[in-house]
Amino acid sequence: MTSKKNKPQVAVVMGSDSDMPTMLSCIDTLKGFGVSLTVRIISAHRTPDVAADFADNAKANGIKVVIAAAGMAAHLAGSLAGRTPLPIIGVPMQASTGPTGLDALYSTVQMPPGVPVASMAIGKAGAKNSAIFAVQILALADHTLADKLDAFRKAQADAVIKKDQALQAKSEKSKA
Ligand code: AIR
Repeated sequence: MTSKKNKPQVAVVMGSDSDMPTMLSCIDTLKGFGVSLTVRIISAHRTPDVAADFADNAKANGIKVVIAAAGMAAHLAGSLAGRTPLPIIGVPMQASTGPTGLDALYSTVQMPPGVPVASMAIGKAGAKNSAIFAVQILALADHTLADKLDAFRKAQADAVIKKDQALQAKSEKSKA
């Protein structure tokens, strides 16, 4: 699945279609920033040849950042990182069985020195942050995206301030 007609800048890769519900927040966030993306289901264990082929050609295909999500023994991000110089953002998925995503977190984050993966948090928070982190990388060379990022941060802060103001007003009212 590739969004927009222009060449995808970000590849969102996940180990299984069962990761899709969690990764939708990543995909939606990237789309919200207007980033062109491609979404793939590639398993480091079930389709290792496809994973290798993807990693070997990602840079030549114009991809700038790869987001790799997997659960359980989550070797997708690490195995891609070993084959491409592109920055890899790993998102540990919480599988339906096992130690609540800690398996995937350790598998993603504990890379040997020399082959880094930028690991996000487990699950939905990590999925959303992976998109924002990818945008932050792209924004270094894209002023329009940098402006969108500033606007996003401001809107986020404003929303929290508004909630706090509502809370303060409510507690003042209950004191009266
Ligand atoms: N997975 C798939 N191939 C290798 C790994 N580590 C992960 C998927 C998913 C979990 O295994 O990323 O989070 C369970 O996959 P499934 O397809 O059985 O639901």
